[in-house]
Amino acid sequence: MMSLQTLADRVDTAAHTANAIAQLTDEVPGLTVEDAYAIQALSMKRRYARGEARIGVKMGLTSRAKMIQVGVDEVIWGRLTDGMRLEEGATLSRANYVHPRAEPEIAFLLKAPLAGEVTAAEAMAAVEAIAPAIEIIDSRYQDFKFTLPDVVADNSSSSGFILGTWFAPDTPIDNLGILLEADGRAVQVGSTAAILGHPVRSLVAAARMVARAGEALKPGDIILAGGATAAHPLSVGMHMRAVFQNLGSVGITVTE
Ligand code: 0L1
Ligand code: MG
Repeated sequence: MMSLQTLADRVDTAAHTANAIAQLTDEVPGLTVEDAYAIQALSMKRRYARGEARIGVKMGLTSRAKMIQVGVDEVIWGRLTDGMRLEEGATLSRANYVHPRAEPEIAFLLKAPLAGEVTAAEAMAAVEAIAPAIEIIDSRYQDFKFTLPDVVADNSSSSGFILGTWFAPDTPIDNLGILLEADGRAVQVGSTAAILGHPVRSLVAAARMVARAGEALKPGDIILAGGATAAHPLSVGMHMRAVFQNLGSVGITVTE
C-alpha cells in the first residue's frame, strides 16, 4: 500500500495549491478511518512546517442536513490553523479554494483544557465565550465527492472560518434560529438544535475524539461545533451572511 506520508503529501498539496485530486480510496480502497486520521495529522505537520499554528478544531457532519448532503453519516473532526481564519466583513479570495462552500456554525472559545470523556456540564465549565461563525469548507476532491476515510484524510474539508462577536458562555444556544443569506436571499434556514441536538454535545464529542488521537483541547482553542444546515457554494462577487437569533450576524464577500 502507498505510504500514509505519500497520501498526506497529496492532500496537503491539493489544499495548498487549490487543485482538485481524485479520492484517495480510488487508489487505496482498503484505507481505514484510522489511517485517514493518521494522514490528516501528517498533512497538518506540513502546514505547521510552513508556519501555520493550530488554534483549535472543527467538528463536521454534526447535523442530518450535512450528513445527507455529502452521503456520510459519522461525526468527524479536523484541525483549525491561524492561516484559516478570515476577519468578519472581510473578503475571501475564490482563487485560494477548489470549490468553497459556507455553513453557519457556533464557535466555542475555551478557558480550560478538555480531554477524554467529559459531561456536557464539564464541557460548558471550560468555555470562556461563544460566538456565531461561518465555516468555509472546501473538499480537495473532484466534484466534492468522497468516502468517510477520504474526507477525514482531507482535514474534514476545513479551509476557513469567520467569527462574529463573542458572547458570555451562559448565553442560551440550544435552539436559536439561523438564516444563511447569499446576496440578501435566504438559501438555508435552520436551528442550532440541529447540531447534535445541542452544540455542547459537539464539544463533548470533540474532547473525546481529539483525546483518541493523543491530543487535548487547550485553553485558547476555538472549537467549531459543526453546521446546522447544508452548506452553500460560494461564487465570485457573492456576499454571504449568516444571521443568528440573539447572536447577530457574520459575513464575508467573495472576490476573484
Ligand atoms: O464541516 C462539515 O460538516 C464538513 C465536513 C466534511 C464534509 C463536507 O465537506 O461537507
Ligand atoms: Mg462545518
